[in-house]
Amino acid sequence: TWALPYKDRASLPSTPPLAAYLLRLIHLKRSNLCLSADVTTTSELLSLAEEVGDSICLLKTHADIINDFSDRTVRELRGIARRKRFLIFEDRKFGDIGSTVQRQYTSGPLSIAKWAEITNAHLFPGPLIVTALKQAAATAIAAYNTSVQTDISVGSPIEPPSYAESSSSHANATNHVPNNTSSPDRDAFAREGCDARKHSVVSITHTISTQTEPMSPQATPSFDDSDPIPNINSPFLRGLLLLAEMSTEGNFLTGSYTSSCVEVARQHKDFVLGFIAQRSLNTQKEDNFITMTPGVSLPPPGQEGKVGGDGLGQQYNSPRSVVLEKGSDVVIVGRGILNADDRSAEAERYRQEAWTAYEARIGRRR
Ligand code: UP6
Repeated sequence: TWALPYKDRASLPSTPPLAAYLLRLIHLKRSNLCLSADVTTTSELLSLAEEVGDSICLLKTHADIINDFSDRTVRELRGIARRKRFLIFEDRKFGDIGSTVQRQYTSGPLSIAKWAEITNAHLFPGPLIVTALKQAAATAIAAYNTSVQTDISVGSPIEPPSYAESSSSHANATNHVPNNTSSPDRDAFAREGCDARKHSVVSITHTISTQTEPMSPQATPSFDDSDPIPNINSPFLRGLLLLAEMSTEGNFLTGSYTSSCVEVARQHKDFVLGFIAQRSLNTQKEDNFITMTPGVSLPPPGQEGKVGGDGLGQQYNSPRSVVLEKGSDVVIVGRGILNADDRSAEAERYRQEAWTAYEARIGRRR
């Protein structure tokens, strides 16, 4: 499937809703770039999200390195994600026994399940780590569904992509006036945070109760180009990436360990949307996992060559080699963008590189 356009992969009947949503968002935003927002304060995180948000499909966090992480961090970040249309991926790299990871995922100061659509886990504790996180995600989804009926605030749903279809350049695509898919209630929630839900609950409850299916990982958002995704299809979804390979020198995530990740993912397709890996691991006809690749960097603008590593084990490849040669779907870039003087322009340069490589991959352009 990796040679198929993102849009076509989104519409395959077996594609689970969150994967379909992300593939669709990538297609609409013309961005297969994930920013790794490795910063240590809320204000840096929020400014970065503002600066780079238009160029990314996904923003990856390490919430545990943010000194002043709080409800405000989450509320404001979700507001920006909603406005700029990107999903949030907390790079937690879970790796403990099932009952512990459930608590780490849903409780404590980070309460990741409440605000990050995507998180990731190592498989070294054994396959039940996936079952444990899936159960915890289901609980979070149930809590969300209850909260909107009973006015207890929990998290927020993912927001629908609303960019108009465009075969023109990215600049043109983002200049389109977004289709009118927002509701005042949701805007208020994004602006004012959880408190706003108290005022908007009646309307949100109405929206949900008009659904034909309950909100669950099985609920399929509709993706019809001619009909922008309505609010009714903005579900609260959660998904997992398995760390099948790492970017670092001498790491042990190789061979049969990597293959086991793929086998386990195939058994949990409703929750595992893909992998952190250095190449596509889709080998069977029906595999449609999303591969996200960290360890991506470009030489500074105008310079040639390859960026090696960081002296602490990190190894870098170019977006072109990762997407075109290795078949990865999303490039994850941290310091390559964070250290630039103009982070917005640099993110756009990475987006273009990764998107051009994708177009070459699917045979649109060479
Ligand atoms: N990351 C890797 N390699 C992996 C898995 N995760 O680099 O195999 C994460 C790091 C960091 C980001 O935790 O947040 O991706 C890469 O940042 P960089 O682009 O600044 O090197």
